[in-house]
Amino acid sequence: MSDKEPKNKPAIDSKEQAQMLEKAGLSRRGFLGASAMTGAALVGATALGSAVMTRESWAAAVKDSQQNYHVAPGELDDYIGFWSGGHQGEVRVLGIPSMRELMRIPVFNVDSATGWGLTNESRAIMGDSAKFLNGDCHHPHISMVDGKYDGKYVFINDKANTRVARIRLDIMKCDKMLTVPNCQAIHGLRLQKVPYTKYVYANAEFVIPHPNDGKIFDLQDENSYTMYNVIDAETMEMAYQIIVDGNLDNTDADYTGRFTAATCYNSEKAYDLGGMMRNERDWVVVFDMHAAEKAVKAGKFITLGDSKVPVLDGRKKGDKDSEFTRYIPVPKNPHGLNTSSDGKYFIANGKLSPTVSMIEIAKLPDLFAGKLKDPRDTIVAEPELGLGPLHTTFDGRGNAYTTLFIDSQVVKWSMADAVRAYKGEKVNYIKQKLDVQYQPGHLHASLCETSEADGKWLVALCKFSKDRFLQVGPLHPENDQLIDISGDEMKLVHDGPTFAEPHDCTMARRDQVKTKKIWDRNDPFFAPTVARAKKDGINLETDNKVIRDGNKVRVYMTSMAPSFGVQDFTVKQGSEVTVTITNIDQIEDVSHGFVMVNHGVSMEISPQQTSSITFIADKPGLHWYYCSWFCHALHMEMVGRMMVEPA
Ligand code: RUQ
Ligand code: CUA
Ligand code: CA
Repeated sequence: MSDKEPKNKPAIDSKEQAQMLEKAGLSRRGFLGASAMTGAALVGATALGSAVMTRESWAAAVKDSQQNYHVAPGELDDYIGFWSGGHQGEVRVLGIPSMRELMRIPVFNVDSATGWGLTNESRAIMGDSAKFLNGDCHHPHISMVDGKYDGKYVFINDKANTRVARIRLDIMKCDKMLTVPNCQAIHGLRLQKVPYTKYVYANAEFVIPHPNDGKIFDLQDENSYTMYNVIDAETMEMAYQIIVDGNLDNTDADYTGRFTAATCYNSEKAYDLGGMMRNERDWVVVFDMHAAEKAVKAGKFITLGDSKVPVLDGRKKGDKDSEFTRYIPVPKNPHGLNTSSDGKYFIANGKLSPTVSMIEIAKLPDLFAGKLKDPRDTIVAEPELGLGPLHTTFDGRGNAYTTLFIDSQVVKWSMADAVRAYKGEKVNYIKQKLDVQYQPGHLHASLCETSEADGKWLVALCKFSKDRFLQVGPLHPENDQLIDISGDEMKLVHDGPTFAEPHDCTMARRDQVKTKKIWDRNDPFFAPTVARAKKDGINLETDNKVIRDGNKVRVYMTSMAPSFGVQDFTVKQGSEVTVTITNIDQIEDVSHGFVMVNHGVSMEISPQQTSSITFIADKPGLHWYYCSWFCHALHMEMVGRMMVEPA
């Protein structure tokens, strides 16, 4: 035990940030200018200081819930989580509550172990975008039926190269990737919850000129805008796009299947910090997806450039709203947008305002029907929670949990009490503030984005770990903290260091995700390779053959521990060589690999899988290839030779 001071100071000086915010016209108590804050709400927020956690009370809390979260060796976790790997470009699979990392699924990155980005199968899935070696994923979400996880897919965005990808959960591999046209930087991503995930909703964050051909650079130009993107979840093709005012940050869908909402922090369409903070309020844009679909069917769309994707105009024209969008002003540079698991509210997290705005979804039909005087009549509470609210999650018991980035806290609050306070009642809607280490962004409670939110576990994804771990140089890990929320009080039970950068995570009950133990020989993942082999007259499960086709050489082999079906082959220098391997092992967990030394060639071949990789044999001489996954006592002996004759 350390006798040092408890080190639960925020990584960033919150005083400094508060001063900066004050300069922007904001302060913890002073934010009254634009939002209709009641006196009672203020009492609620200021009467309660944060319960500072010392190392001792932390240790006691851990002991207390150790029973709960300790997963003994050999035992299985209750929940399976999907973590965004941020600008590492991958998705990680974790068990909860152990927080053990179970698997990595490469998506927008190149992965040396599995050969993602190197194999023909993965490059075919990545399409044209296989030329990019980087990605930046933020928001993994699991497909649903009737507002509950169906365990079929995880969808995830790539902000860096404007892509959306899909992961098949039965094999935990990415099977589709789409580059969203006419936009830059897909950020917020959510799925249709009801009746099922027919559509993926994806926010393009940045305003760009259209056409973006170097003739317009003015963001205020009416041809400068960004778009809300609707993607068919099954085909992973664009369904349509909706032009919006301002920009787009995060999004979520409701539980009726009709509405979605997205935050906009740059209603100013500014290009710099000062400009983006100018307005006291930006907005939430609400989409009526039924009306939008109707407009597409009625042909009320345009297309842009070579793109055939239908584009609807959802901007306000003077005072006139489109049929499918409404803009609800909320303070200030809002960030997260979360649908409460009871289906009642869209909650916009204020970021530069200490408040969150609760939009009652039941009021939205009236808003679209023109029955409300003011779009803000849909707001039923705007509780003041603390500095820097970024995201909110739910326990299914009427409580919401919001991250306070600047305060380095998670605040637990009652939604019903916040609504009562907004009406003027004197109630304290804040139930607890828990220090986290440090500066949390997203947080996620078990099953919170489904109607089955069960209030067991909450993960706070802290952007800074500062002094929580052994030092590892100037670059620090982030800290994913596990919090037990099953009782009346939140209890921090685990620190989980992670590499850059899990923006967001999602978790399902372990019974909701069913995976294959070995590959199915008919799997569509490698179907194009099987078709090519067939053309070459090859039976992949039995044949070990070299096909010569001009300067193209196709080597087909099986693998079975501990040997490759082809132990050597000879090619001419300059040949384009494609090695296709079928792992005919039937035993679960016996994966092989194929590495051609000094050729940048590496791939995984799991039981009953076919994988292929293409490279140029540009160096004469003898080149060893070997199996890279330790598969057998004679794994080291699982080798072969490529003989390259000089041209
Ligand atoms: S965003 S820290 Cu990329 Cu999800 Cu909020
Ligand atoms: Cu096969 Cu190692
Ligand atoms: Ca703004």
